[in-house]
Amino acid sequence: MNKIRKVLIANRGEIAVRVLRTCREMGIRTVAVYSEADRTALHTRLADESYCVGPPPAGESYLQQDTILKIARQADVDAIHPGYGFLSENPVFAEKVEKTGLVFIGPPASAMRIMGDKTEARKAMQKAGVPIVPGTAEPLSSVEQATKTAAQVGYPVLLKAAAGGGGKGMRIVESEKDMASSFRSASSEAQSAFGDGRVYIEKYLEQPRHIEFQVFADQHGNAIHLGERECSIQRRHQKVIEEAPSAILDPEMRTKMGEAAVKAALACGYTNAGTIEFLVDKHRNFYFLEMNTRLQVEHPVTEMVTGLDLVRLQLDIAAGAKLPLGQQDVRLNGHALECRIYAEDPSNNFLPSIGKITHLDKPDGPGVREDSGITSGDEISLYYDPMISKLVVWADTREHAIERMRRALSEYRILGVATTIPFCAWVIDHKRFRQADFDTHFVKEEFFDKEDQQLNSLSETELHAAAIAATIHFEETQQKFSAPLDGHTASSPWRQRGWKEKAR
Ligand code: MV4
Repeated sequence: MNKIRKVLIANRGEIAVRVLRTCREMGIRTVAVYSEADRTALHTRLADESYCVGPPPAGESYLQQDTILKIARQADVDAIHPGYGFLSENPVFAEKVEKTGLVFIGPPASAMRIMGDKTEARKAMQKAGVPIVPGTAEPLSSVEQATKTAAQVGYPVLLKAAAGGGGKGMRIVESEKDMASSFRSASSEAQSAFGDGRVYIEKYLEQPRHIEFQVFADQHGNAIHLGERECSIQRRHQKVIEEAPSAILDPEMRTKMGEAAVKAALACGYTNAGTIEFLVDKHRNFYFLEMNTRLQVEHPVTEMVTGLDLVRLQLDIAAGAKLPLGQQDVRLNGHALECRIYAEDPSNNFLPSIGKITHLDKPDGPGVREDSGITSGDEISLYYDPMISKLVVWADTREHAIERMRRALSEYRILGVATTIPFCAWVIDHKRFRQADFDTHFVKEEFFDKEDQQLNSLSETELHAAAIAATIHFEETQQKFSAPLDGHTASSPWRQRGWKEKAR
């Protein structure tokens, strides 16, 4: 056992605050790092000690590996928690941390390397007997080879970057005539995005749901899963709403997918927290997609239904402890939803919205948890990810969780910047969301091109009109949730600053 007494959190915003909180509960001292833009940020203030890592751009601060390691040594910490994003899935950094004699709170670099290369990951899964989407596990060396493979797999196929993930370097190929140009453009996009132009082929699944399993493995060969999260509600690969459990899984399918997820983790020598992403087709077949080798943004919904603190589990496992529970001890209770709140303007094509948060009323009350790194007076800049908060609710059933989320969203007032709160409310109110009748195309189909199913066929004006419709819907439905002050909805944040004002 490596006793962990002091931890450096190499991150900012809500996740830095989240990790700090568990450290404090465990009696572990905390060290924050902050950029010049985050001098007065919540994570900077909550930590026992805080050190400046550099100027506002992340490349000059939160991504400065050697500066962070120097601070870690100076502050005499035992371990580094990377959060998500930034250095969290960088095997070079994980190795440097260990070489410095510190504990990296995450998986070994070797597991990150396997899962970071999608073709290596597919080979490992094939070998372990985890179902993968039909296609190749080797990068394609030529257009001819791509054409031959696609004919075997059957069109439509998807060309994906070996170094990819998150949608970059992907091309749907509908028929053989498009293969040559798609192969070249996917490869050159991958080359410029990742410095690695290798691409491979998968059968294109038409209407998949994204369902991922939380796994944990200790350093003694034990691994468990903590059930699934459904993350199909996303906009351009940016998740909007997540939930646990998925409305379409039954206990039998959960057991099967969970066993596959545990096998996947063990196959790459994994330890600590990880997520196995699956695509599920309309016949309920499931396929391994990729593994995320970090604690994820949406981990709170798993915490709500399992009653576990995932950051505490991470810290204990990193210190060398055995998993404190076996698979038979994992109980899923009730239903949790998470809305991600972005400082983006839904009525202006989700343009990042910057400025000072002039007023902040956070939702609260039964079953509500708000994980955020912001306080009133904070300046939202363009330097970092626009996600400013996560609103999480728990209730006994999915229906009650939906009602609770709607209530919590109606209490949430963020003034000074535009946010995606009304967009979340629009999704929550949607009949298809309520019926759990959706797939990964939900937002594109229902928000952007309801009238015309052609992908991206709407003009800027039409997109704008759709977004305004959603905002008006929010404003109208808000009435039944907020007590009338003077006979109309005087308390709607959209009265004070909304799409009308954005026209300036
Ligand atoms: C797919 C797919 C359909 N078929 N692979 C998107 C990001 C990257 N992580 C993998 N992605 C997809 N891979 C096959 N063979 C559809 C997607 C996809 C998607 C996946 C999960 C969540 C949202 C998505 C949105 C669009 C496309």
